[in-house]
Amino acid sequence: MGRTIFVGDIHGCAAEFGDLLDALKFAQGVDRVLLVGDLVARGPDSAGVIALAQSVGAKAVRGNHDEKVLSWWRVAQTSGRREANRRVKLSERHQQVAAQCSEPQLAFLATLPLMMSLPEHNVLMVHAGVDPSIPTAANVEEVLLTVRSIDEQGKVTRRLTGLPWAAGWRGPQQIVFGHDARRNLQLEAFATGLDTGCCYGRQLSALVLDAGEPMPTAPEARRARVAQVAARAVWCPMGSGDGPE
Ligand SMILES: [Mn+2]
Repeated sequence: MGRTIFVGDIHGCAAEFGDLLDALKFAQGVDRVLLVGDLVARGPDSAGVIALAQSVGAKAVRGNHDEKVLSWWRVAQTSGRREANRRVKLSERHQQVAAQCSEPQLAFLATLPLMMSLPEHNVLMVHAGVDPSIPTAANVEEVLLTVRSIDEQGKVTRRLTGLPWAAGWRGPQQIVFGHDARRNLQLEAFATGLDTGCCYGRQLSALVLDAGEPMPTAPEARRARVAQVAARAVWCPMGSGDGPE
């Protein structure tokens, strides 16, 4: 068995995904690639990201942008694209993803689970995070896909105000997540956030573990296992939104 390579939010940045695998000297059939979700949208080449993910045998959890496109695709599957366009309003950038990706690529997105457990690394992988006050299995989809913070009332919220949810998570599993580009690389006691805003012109990040290596608990030991490549461009201005990121 080779290494396990966790990769942050790629968001259509296919070239940078390739750059990152090259920088790590990814070994096909040996190393394992795991994506924290939001493979698509914002960047230029969502179809290219899925193609590369499939060609390297990557596994991934579903992100909120992946889910947005899927909410349209599921209707299109049963009722046709015209009816899907009527019933599910996609922003322009999500329409682009739907138009750019092939049916098998969208079907691949539809297979992505909300959570992935990797007991050999003591890791739970999820796109956005969890509510630290309840068992991980009790979290609803909305929280897993969108949470960022815990507010003054102790409730989870997708907002940036308040405590990062990851700072409130006390394990025992180490959670690897993405979704929160504004907070950049997050190294909390029991959680590692890997969304470093590649689509906004920053970096694409990976955390690399050896086969069977438990996720280090010391934040500096995790930082030492992080590799980054620079974005090739500012693909999307930050905060130019189509709703919550
Ligand atoms: Mn996200």
